[in-house]
Amino acid sequence: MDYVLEVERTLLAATPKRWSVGSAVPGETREASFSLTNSGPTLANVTYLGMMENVETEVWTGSIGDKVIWTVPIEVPENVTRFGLGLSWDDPDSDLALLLFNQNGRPVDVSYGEGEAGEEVGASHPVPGVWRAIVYGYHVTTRSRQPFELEATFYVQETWEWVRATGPGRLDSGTSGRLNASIAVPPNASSEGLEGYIQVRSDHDRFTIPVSLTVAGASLTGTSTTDLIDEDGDGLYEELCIEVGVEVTAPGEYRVEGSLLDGNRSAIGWLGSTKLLEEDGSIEICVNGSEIWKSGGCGPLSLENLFLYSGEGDIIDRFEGNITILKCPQDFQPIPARFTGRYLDLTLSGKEPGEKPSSVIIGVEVDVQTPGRYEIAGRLVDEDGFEIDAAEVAASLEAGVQMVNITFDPIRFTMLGEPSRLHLINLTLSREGEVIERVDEAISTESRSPEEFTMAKKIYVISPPPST
Ligand SMILES: [Ca+2]
Repeated sequence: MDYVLEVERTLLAATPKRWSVGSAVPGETREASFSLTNSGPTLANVTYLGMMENVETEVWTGSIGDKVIWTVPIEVPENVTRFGLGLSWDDPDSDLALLLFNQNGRPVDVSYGEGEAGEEVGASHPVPGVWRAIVYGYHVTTRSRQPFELEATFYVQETWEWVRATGPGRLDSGTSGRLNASIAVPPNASSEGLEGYIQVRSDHDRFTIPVSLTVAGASLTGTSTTDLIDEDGDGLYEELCIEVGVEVTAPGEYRVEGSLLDGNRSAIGWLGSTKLLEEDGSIEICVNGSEIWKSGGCGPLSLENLFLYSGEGDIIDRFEGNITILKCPQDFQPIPARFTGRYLDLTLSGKEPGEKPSSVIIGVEVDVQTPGRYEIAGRLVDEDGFEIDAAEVAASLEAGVQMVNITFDPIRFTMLGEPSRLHLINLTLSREGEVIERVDEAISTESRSPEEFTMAKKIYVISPPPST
């Protein structure tokens, strides 16, 4: 027989069906026991082995002419469970065929489809040795030669040295036996998720029990410290930081994530932070105080669903408890001012019928918590994204909701000579040079015509907020 199709025997059943080890730390040993029930013929000379499958690939590139053959020898290694060979090329009008020959030179698989730029062949449990692939230029049209890529994928079985499994050497028909297995994670193992299996082999049959394991090089200690930061000493917190204790057995990059909830159990935010930990330590996750002020309803705050992730993104630990912060959202620093989301095109407001405006005026509504000097800046673009003008307004604003007008020069719009809607974009609200809010697209005006504007010399006014 040149190759064997793997047949999963359903007559032998394991209970439980799989071993989900969960997370284990380096140096730890876990054990499990399985009941094996043989409903089929007697199995003799039964052995038990931990196995893993590694994927190995090899790539060739070439080009081929019409009705021409290209061939390559392929070294098939030992212990391959599956061998796949994929051919791809870029021109869907070309049609190539792919043939696979075994170590005895016999054809094993062939693939020739129409209307797709790819072929696939393969074999299960291929006999090791030199196999051969042939690419045939069945129909090469648009060019004299069609370039292609050929990729071989080998699923190679290897012994999983961490796993020990023992069980009865003979399983008579209609009987049950017990399989005992242990998995010993080496002390120097790194954090990762692993998949393998225990293989039960008899003279003629193979049966597998899947094994999954996450090597957890760290765990949450369950301890944390909360830090409330009031930078300007006004009694309101700009930042909340929580340091979460992490016990480290394997150095590496780790991430802590959790959700911050308010007293009504509505989410303020999902927080996370990543840190490289060489030894036991902590990971600090911080949240901006104004975010809590803006999103939270009432106290107390609570950090829940704390998860620890490995650098590969596997969940390796979960903290069952909650971290309660006995503060209300109102204890945090309010956002000094924000856009309400209301914008008005005031270009024609206050104009007599027939009177032509000399500028585009957009009113931007701002809700101010902290009175003071603010800057509002934005760009006016046409439908093609062409910038008509950029403008900035600096104004001293009182507490409360108010409209601030931004004035744009329409001269570039009138020079373009094409009617267009005008869009206020990249709108920012700044205080002391620091942007506190940003809106990508604020308002789009009705379609404006360049003739609507006066070409007379304009007087620029930086408008103060209207007293309302
Ligand atoms: Ca403060």
